[in-house]
Amino acid sequence: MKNLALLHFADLHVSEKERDYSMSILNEIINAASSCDAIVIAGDLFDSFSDMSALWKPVMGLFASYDRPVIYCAGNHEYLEKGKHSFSEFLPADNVFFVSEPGLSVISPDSLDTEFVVLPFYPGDSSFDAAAVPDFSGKKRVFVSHGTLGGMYEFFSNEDDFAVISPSVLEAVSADYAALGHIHSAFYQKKDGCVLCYPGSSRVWRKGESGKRSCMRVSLGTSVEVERVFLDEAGEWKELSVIAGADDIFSLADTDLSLSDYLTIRLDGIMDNMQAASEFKKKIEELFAGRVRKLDIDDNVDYLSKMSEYRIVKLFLKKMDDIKDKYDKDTWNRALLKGLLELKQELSQ
Ligand SMILES: [Mn+2]
Repeated sequence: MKNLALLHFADLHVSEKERDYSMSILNEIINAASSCDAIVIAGDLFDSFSDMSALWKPVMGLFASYDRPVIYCAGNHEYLEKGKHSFSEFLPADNVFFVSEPGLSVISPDSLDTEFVVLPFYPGDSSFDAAAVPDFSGKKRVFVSHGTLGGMYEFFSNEDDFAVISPSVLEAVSADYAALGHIHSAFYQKKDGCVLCYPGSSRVWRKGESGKRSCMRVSLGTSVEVERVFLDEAGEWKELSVIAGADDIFSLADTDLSLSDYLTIRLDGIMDNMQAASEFKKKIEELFAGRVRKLDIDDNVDYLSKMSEYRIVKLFLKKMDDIKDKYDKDTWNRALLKGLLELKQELSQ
């Protein structure tokens, strides 16, 4: 029996707001799947029901160009802004199996010697009918679902997570591979003969999602092999710590960045007034303009009138500058900030 190769991804969150970005990643994923027999999407392909309405056609157009099966399981984001609308409003491409019906569905594409047991997200209800689990057919079995696996991975997710997959489903389905989605960091683990896998979000969806984004190339044979495929188009989320007024912003220009990156500048420090701060922020914006996909400044700047004119402040900055090369940037930044905060307290008394 020939090995089956799957391209598994989740949490792409295609949105109108970031249309070019999300569609370019989808393109990259479909190209990466050219060596595979099928694509499996474990939910949150779209960021919301409205995004699904707006971009269904171009997304289906891309999938239609992939002449092999695409198994698409609904996630919680497909339900956002859904209102009284229905998923039946969408007509999938011929090769796309879109599963949104609550409970277990079994998809067995003719071209594959594999069956997909799919449990989509359904609001307020993660129950399933054990009788719906198909009898063992001799085919390889892939479980597809969107949620946090209960009892095992809750610590990866928010406390108020309402998308939970019961571990008993996994036990009942007894799959070779569990293609999961919802948790935005990537990991996989073998448990009771099944390889459980979250590929992580395939784009940077929000700040804090650091590290390269990926999808998974899965080979199902006598054993299950999982390989992470990194997505260049997704870029990365990066954070830089800057002390306003004290840091040499031009040294920041050396930061290793790609055009797809999302950069957050954490701005600390004490400035004389709001105008000085906004001028400093403007310089940062100019420095990174056209170098990243998205830039935001996390502004934690504090103020003290004429702070920069005090002799002791000037002395402190000079001393700090003299020892700059002896320390790593983070340590130096922390020491600088601590000193400035203490000076501010002294001076404002
Ligand atoms: Mn989700």
